Amino acid sequence: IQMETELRQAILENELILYYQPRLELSTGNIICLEALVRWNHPRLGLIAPNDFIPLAEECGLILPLGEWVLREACLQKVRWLEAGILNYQIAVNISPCQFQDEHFSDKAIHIIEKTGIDPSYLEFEITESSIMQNMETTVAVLDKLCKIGISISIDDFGIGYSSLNYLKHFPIHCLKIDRSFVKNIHSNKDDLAITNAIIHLGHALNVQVVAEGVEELSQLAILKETTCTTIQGYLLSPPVSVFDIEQSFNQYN
Ligand code: G
Ligand code: G
Ligand code: MN
Ligand code: NA
Repeated sequence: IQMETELRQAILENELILYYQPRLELSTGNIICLEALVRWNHPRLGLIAPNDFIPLAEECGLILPLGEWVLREACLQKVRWLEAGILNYQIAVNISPCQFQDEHFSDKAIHIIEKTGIDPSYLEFEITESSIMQNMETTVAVLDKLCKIGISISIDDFGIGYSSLNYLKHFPIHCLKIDRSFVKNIHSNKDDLAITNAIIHLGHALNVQVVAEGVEELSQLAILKETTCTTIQGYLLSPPVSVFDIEQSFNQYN
């Protein structure tokens, strides 16, 4: 309960901050996207990882104001980078299932986009399979609405949800993010390699981008290059880093 009160306060008092993790396109070696990942800069406890407060936020409903804060801050940051002429990449924002199922989700998102003045084609929403399987009809309507204004949609943690592949036919999806549990042992486990390969080929056939998540080692990267995977994300390239650090380390490549 105390943590809930503190988190509510944290959202209002700007104690949350966004870190960013780059996504690399293998064919060009260019960074093409930054994924926004929230942290809580707690006045007493220091930096708290999202795994330690997102589940609580989802339980107590604070995920809605928290998610709005994240989207607004990511949009404002993108606008600042555009004005500064740096880090000209897409911005990916994680949308939790509770947020996606909120009936006002798309209206709230569009409101934030208009207020911040961001061009929505710079935005990607990362949603999970469980988000979209709840109610297929509303999902189609919401995704079509977002897609129409130029937002891209990616499926996060692809391959570990309990869902059919049927939805890929009906929904406007731009990217599949292969869950890092498959990528982890890609260099030593034939089954993981087979599954990763299958997802990559599915992506090519559906004409959607495929991102391998959690790439930590050169041996994984070498295999991913052979598999015709198009993009990667992971500690090998960079962990999620602060705005200061990303401006320092990646601006030179822009
Ligand atoms: O950044 P890190 O790897 O510690 O994130 C851990 C988990 O928290 C991941 O599953 C990630 O998707 C989730 N997460 C991080 N930032 C956000 C956010 O802004 N919104 C939501 N809904 N989840 C987030
Ligand atoms: O669920 P989602 O894909 O949004 O989770 C993003 C989380 O994955 C972030 O918390 C980030 O810190 C973590 N992450 C990013 N790259 C790697 C990696 O190479 N290895 C591991 N173990 N975690 C990673
Ligand atoms: Mn993600
Ligand atoms: Na993921």
